[in-house]
Parts: sequence; C-alpha cells; structure tokens
Amino acid sequence: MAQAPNRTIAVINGPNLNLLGEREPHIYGAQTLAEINASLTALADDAGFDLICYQSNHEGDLIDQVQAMRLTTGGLIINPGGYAHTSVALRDALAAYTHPIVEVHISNIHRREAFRHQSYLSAVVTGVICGLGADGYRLALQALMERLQPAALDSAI
Ligand code: CA2
Repeated sequence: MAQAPNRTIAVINGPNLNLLGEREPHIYGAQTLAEINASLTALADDAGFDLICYQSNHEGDLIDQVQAMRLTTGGLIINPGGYAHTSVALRDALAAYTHPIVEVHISNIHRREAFRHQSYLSAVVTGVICGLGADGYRLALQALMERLQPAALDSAI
C-alpha cells in the first residue's frame, strides 16, 4: 500500500511573469498572474489540494524555493520564463526534486526565436505543456492532481 501522497502543489513562476496582463497580451494573454493563481487555487481547493504560488525574478530565489519544496509538496508546476533557456543551476535543483514536475510555457516556444527552442529543464521534468496560453497551468494542475490521488500511486506511473 503506497503512502498517502502530499496534497500540496506549488506553482512557481520565473522572471517577468509578474508582468502578465500588463504587456504583450498577443503573446502571453490578458490575464494577470494574480488572476491565474486565484483560479488555480480555486480548482485545487475544490479537489482538496493546497496550492502554494510563488514568483521571483531571481534565479537563486527560484532555486531556494524548489529546494524548500522538496519536503513540503507532492508536485510542482514551473514556468521558468527565460531561465528555461539558460539555467543549468535551476535544472539541477529540479533534478533533485523527487515528485512530479510539469514545465509550463504560455507561448509555443518552438514557434518563436531559435534561442527559445531549447529548455534546459525539459529533460528533468515529468511533462511539458507549451503554447496553450494560461490554460497550460490548469492542465498541468489537473495532471498533477490525478497523479497525486492515492489510487494513482498504487499503479506505478
Ligand atoms: O511562454 C512562456 O511562458 C515563457 O516562459 C515566457 C518567458 C519567455 O522568456 C520564455 O521563452 C517563454 C517570458 C516571460 C515574460 O513575461 C512577460 C509577460 C508580460 C509582459 C512581458 C513579459
């Protein structure tokens, strides 16, 4: 019998995502980060999960947060912003996280400039969602909540 899963999930957003809804709505949509976080929190709450929402513009702070989440959460959603394309250190922190992780990008990074086509993080996460706008966060949350149901843990996925 598997141990009861930790029903706390963290949503971590990286640099500049605090500007969502303020600029470039044609790329990133019109919703603010506060609005996205509020709707994710309501969805998690309805399903009996706790959500921790965190945003930082600083690489070291994101790494500290991922490390702190190792013992307190059962899953992570991360939109690393531009650090997806540059940060070996953030990748190393995520590789040390032992629960499921979903990497989210609001835009389709593969349809954009070549330097955005590679994410250093994708190889160490469970799944990647990109190009579906803010819906990507909701889909990531639903996927993690399914994986953190006790029945899912019994069937090695
Ligand atoms: O599509 C995504 O979610 C990105 O992670 C967003 C990053 C970008 O560097 C990645 O390549 C793809 C940029 C976040 C900037 O967010 C802004 C939001 C509103 C206004 C200006 C920037």
